[in-house]
Amino acid sequence: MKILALTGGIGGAKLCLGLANVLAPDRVIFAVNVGDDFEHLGLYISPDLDTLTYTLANEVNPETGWGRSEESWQCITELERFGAPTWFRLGDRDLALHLVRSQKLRGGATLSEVTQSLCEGLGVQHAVVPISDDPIRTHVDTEQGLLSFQDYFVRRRCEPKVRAVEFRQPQRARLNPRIDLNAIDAVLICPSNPFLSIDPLLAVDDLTDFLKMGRVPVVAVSPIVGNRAIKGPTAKMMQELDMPSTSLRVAKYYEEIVNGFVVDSCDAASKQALEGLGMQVVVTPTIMNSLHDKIALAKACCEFLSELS
Ligand code: FO1
Repeated sequence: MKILALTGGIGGAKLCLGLANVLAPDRVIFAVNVGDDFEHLGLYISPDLDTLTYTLANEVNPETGWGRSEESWQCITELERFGAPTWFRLGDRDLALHLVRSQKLRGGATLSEVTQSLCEGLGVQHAVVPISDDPIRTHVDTEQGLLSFQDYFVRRRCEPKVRAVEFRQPQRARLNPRIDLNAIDAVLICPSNPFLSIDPLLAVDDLTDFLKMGRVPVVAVSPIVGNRAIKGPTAKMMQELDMPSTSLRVAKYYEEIVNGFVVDSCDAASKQALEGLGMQVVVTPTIMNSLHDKIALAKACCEFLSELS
C-alpha cells in the first residue's frame, strides 16, 4: 500500500516521523504545505518543508518544533545591529539551508529539486515534496486587515481575530508531478491546522478532485484534542470562525473528503456523533511526545487505512 500523507506545521511533522519509522521510503510520500513560504532578507524561506526535513533528519529543535537543534544565533544578533528585521528567528545553521535553497532557486531549480537535494544533504531518504512547484501564498484576513501568513503567525503571534483565510496563486497551482495519484492507495491527513496547513493543499484542484472521487480511503487525524489544539492557533481560529473547537467540528469540516477519522481517547464520547457523519472512527492516543507515541499513532493510522481499503 502506498500512502500519500498531507502535512504542514509541527503536529503534522511529528506524525510523519512516526510514519517514516514504520514505512519504507517507497511506501509513503509526504506532500507538504508551501502556503507559509515567503521571501525574507533576500532568502526564500519554506518553513513547513524545513520543519519536516529537519524532523525526519532528527535535527529539529525539540523545544520549538521548527529550526535546527544545537543552533547558534550569531548572525541574527549582528542583523539586529544593522537594524535588519529579526522578528523571524533564523539561526546560523538554519541559514545555511536557506542560502543553498535561495541560490539554487535563482539558478532555475524547482522547489522540488532543491528540497530533494537538501534532504540528501541531511540524510533523509523519504520523499518530502512540496504539494506544488507553483507559488501558493496563504493570507489571513483579520480585524487588522489582510496579513501575509508569517506576519499573522509569527510577527503578530496569531493575535488578530481571523475572518477568513485565502490562498493567493498567480496561476492555478499544479499538483507536483512527483505525486503520481494513480500509484496512491490511501491518503492520510496529518494533525495539522485545517485552515493554515491543509486547506492550502486542497487549493490544488487535482488533489481535491482525487480525494472527492473516493477511489482510495482518506483518513484524517484530529488536530483538536478535548476542545483544544495541541499546538498553534487551530482552536482559537475555529472560535473566531464561529465553529466550536471540537474534533467533531473538524470532522464535519473534512466530511466531503474523508471516510475515516482518528480522535484521541479523551474524545471517545464523540465516536457515535462522528459515525453519524458517515465516517469510520478510530479512538486512540493522538498526543505525540515521544518517538514511541509517534510510531504508535502512525501504526494505528496505517492499520486503519488498510482496513478501509
Ligand atoms: N515560528 C515562530 O513562531 N517564530 C519564529 O521566529 C520562527 C522562525 C522560523 C524559522 C525557520 C523556520 O523553518 C520556521 C520558523 N518558524 C517560526 C515556524 C514557522 O512560522 C512555521 O510557518 C510555523 O511552524 C507554521 O507552520
